[in-house]
Amino acid sequence: MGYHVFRKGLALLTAGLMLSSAAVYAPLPADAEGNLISNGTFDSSVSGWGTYKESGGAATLTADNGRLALNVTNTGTKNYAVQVYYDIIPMYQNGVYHLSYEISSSVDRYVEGLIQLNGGNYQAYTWKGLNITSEPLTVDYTFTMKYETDIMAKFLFNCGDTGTELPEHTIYLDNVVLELVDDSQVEYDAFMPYEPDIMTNQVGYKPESEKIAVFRNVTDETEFSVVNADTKKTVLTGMLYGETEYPGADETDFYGDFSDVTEEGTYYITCGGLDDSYTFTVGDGVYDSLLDDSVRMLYLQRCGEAVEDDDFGHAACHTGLAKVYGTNETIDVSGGWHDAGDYGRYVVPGAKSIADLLYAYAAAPELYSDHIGIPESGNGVPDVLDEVRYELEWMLKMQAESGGVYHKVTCENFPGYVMPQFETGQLIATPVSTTATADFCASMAMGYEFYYDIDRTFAETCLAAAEKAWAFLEENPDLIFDNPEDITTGEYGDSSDRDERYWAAAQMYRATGEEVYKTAFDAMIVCRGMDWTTVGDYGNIAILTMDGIDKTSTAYKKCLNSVTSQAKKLAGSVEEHPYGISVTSFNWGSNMTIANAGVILGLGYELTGNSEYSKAAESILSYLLGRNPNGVCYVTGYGTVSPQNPHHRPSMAMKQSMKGMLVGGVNQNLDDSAAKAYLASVPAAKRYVDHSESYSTNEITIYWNSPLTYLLSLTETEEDVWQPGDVNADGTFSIADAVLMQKFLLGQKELVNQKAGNVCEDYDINVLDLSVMKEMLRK
Ligand code: G3I
Ligand code: 9MR
Ligand code: ZN
Repeated sequence: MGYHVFRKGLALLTAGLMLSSAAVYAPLPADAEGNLISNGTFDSSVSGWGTYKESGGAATLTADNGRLALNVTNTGTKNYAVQVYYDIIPMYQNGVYHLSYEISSSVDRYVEGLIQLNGGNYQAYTWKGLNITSEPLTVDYTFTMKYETDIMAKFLFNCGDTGTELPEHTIYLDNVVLELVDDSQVEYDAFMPYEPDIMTNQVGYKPESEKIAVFRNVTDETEFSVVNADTKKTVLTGMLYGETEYPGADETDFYGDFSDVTEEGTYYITCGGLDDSYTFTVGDGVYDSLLDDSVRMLYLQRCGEAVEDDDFGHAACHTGLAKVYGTNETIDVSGGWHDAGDYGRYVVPGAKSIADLLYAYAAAPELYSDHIGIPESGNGVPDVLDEVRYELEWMLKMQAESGGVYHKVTCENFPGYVMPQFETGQLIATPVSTTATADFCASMAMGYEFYYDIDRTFAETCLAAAEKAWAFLEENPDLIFDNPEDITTGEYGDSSDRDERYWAAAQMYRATGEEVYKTAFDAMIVCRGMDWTTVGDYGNIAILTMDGIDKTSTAYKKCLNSVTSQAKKLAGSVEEHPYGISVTSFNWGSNMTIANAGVILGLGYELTGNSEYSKAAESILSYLLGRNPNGVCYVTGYGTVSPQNPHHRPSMAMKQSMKGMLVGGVNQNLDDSAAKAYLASVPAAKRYVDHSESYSTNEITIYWNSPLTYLLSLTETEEDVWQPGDVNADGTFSIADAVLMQKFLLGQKELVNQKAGNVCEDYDINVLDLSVMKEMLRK
């Protein structure tokens, strides 16, 4: 956030007048009013209702003359072998509910109508055993919810086995009404997550970093203090400034700049009647263990070998052969990392992780130790490289004879919430795609480069595989992946493989220096992106950070322009945003999008020396680590409040949150049932719930973690990598820089890289610098 730059002075002047219009944000429970069943009359459909069948049960569901009709052809062997249900009902403890419906059946039979916990011990909150006939029975009663609040309860009828054999028959349901009629005894607050008034990065700040806290629920406060948590002494007092409406979070925000707190220590912020902030640390090594854990998490995601860890250790998993989809061929594709909260292994997202981690390492090798606690620790190779190699070794197995690369290996469906060794279904390698093949090609080219001095044989293997993949790409213009009908695991689909090919060409050129790749790359129009669908920026990074690259070449210039123009735009968005990030709409995995922007800004800083970019990158890091509308540090095990219930099978199975994982974060689209239940009435920028069923906000992935690692690397590098005098930040010092300098001094233009303009290295930029620059040009 750059508010302080122009608003600080103003704030000091107006501080006394700042009677706030801050909206005190108190979320209301989702959908607690009116009929909780959105479709209870079945006028035209049974939408919202579904069936569950097991143990031989068989039934179909339709709307029949304005009634729900469940045609039961087999009652199965259990009372719940056939169910008709309505999901996600908010049931508040001590709430009084009124339930009514009409039910009948074409044959006389017994059914059970209940509302229950959907999982665990399936506790019934209300239950009625009913003998029904062809004459509609009206059920109408009031009950009190005695159990703990459950806003994802399930209303259902058990229509399975009754102990007597029944012929095929139809059960009819109509006029279903469920209302919360008395909520006077409901303590809504009791289950609402606490929302802090003062948000900071909960992990901490480096001494020299800009430090800005966000304040909300401000009434008449004007001043804040930073207090040393150990001595309880106030170390800084400052004024709130920058009152900003943030409709996205339905709140009014103020800011406090405490950048002047540079002494190592643990602090918190106080501000009048607001709740104190959580504590945070200022110090040089604040992110050290976070960086290590962000990498070690990948070790814990390893597949195909026994993992050793006190909490998450497990026997080797997924060691069986995989069937090549649609054939009888079986192949060994063991190894690699589990993608996410599920145990699939997918090439496309794996490649993103590899790129992030290797470039993270290249940006600041000194940060990566050989003792983060993986089996290879102490082998003389930085652990991050050992870890990435584990994924590369797996990827090598994913290459088919043709040179093309299988898109993914998973079972047909996602597994239950078990540790990985208990997912034992048939593994399936799904068809080759050109997105996977190009991503593979780029990854292997990186493998060649990064392991060349460590293990020549492995490096050569990587290059050979990359070349084979390239040859395949040349012959196969477009094989885009869609999930086959019978496979429901992650798709990682794409509409175009253009950016993947762009990245592959750049990386192949960088690895080999060969003209063919350069020619191919030069012919491609510039691409962007670093999520899994778009990877163009990895191509740009490959060129921009390539040893000995000709900075006057067209290739270099197109990449430079792409990255710096993105950085410029992103820095502007960060500056504008109430919480200092670049996104305004939040989709699945928004924390990755946010972290990726931080990476581009970090790179932008390295390329141009524009400190607005590095500040913006750090601002983004602060958002991820706690300075956000939810007041949550989105990395498990860090900060004061972090996700306790990630959608992550090992964490769910072991009933504890694995450390060092970045969750997906806010997703305004309500893409899962928990999000629908908990977040429907929550403003867009706060739609995150720490619930293990919320895979669209609270899952983790290897490729959400890796940009965090990369961002940490970039915010830790302090060396100036630009050239003195290169004020237009095009990578070289030339006459064009002197011209820009002249215009700057005349007040006509801005310098892109301020620091590079101070060639005299004195207190400011003036004519003296210009004359030195002219001298430099003469030499
Ligand atoms: O980009 C669009 C945006 O323009 C649009 O406004 C918005 C509205 O729906 O959607 C946005 O796209 C979303 C996309 O993620 C990017 O955020 C899609 O809706 C959303 O469905 C999609 O979600 C993906 C999800 O799989 C479902 O396909 C996630 O990106 C992706 O990370 C996730 O990946 C899963 C794997 O399949 C399986 N393993 C776990 C992993 C993480 O959840
Ligand atoms: O666990 C799955 C998670 O990894 C995926 O990201 C998500 C979306 O594809 O799906 C999760 O699996 C759920 C499935 O989509 C729907 N049924 C329940 C599954 C577990 O929550
Ligand atoms: Zn596994």
